[in-house]
Amino acid sequence: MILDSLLPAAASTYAGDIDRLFDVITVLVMIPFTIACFLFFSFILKFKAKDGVKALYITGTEHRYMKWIHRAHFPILTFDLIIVVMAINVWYDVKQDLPEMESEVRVIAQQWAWTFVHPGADNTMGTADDITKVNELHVSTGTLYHYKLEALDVLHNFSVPVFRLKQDAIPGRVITGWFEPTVTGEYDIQCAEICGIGHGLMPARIHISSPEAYSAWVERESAAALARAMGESKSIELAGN
Ligand SMILES: [Cu+2]
Repeated sequence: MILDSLLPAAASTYAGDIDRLFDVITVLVMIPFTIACFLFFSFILKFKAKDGVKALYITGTEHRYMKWIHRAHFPILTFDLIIVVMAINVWYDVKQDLPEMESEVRVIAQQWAWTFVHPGADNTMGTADDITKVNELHVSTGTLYHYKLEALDVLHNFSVPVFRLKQDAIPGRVITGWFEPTVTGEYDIQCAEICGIGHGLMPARIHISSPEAYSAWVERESAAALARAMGESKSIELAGN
């Protein structure tokens, strides 16, 4: 990939498709840009002021001049068409087509923190063993996740650069999307929407583990969540008596 050195690691199944799109756009923009620069500077040198030669005033509206503008349009429009078709394909895969999920996470954005809810050992959301973490998202490689994204106050944007994933979070809506991590490691999650004065203080981390390490983490955290839930219901009972 041309832009590899400029981009962070690619850690989702669709990151490669988006990087390929970046490459295609870079190449298709570079070609006309290079030709235009070359012509611009060579014409400046070729037609510079010469002693005894009177400058011609050309309006550029005559057909024999205009045709050079039209000729340049065709390759540019073809390049645009290639970019649009490729982009729609990738967009459909990443945003429109929701593959069957194997697990899910809830992502809740607010000024200025992220809350992540993971299903516990039962892999079912909304039960007592759910694991809630602030500014820490834990996932496993090789698992297809659906995320349910919410915003509690203003617009935020859930951005995971290593996944090449960016999705607005809109108050009052629950937005579903998907990702499948491919590489283990700990990476940044950012809010990519100016969401108030603490926007820059809204970083979180994604922890991508192997399936074994992830199961061990879920087991441990899930047991702790259950114990906490039981403790809370006990104290409510006691308070009621
Ligand atoms: Cu934000």
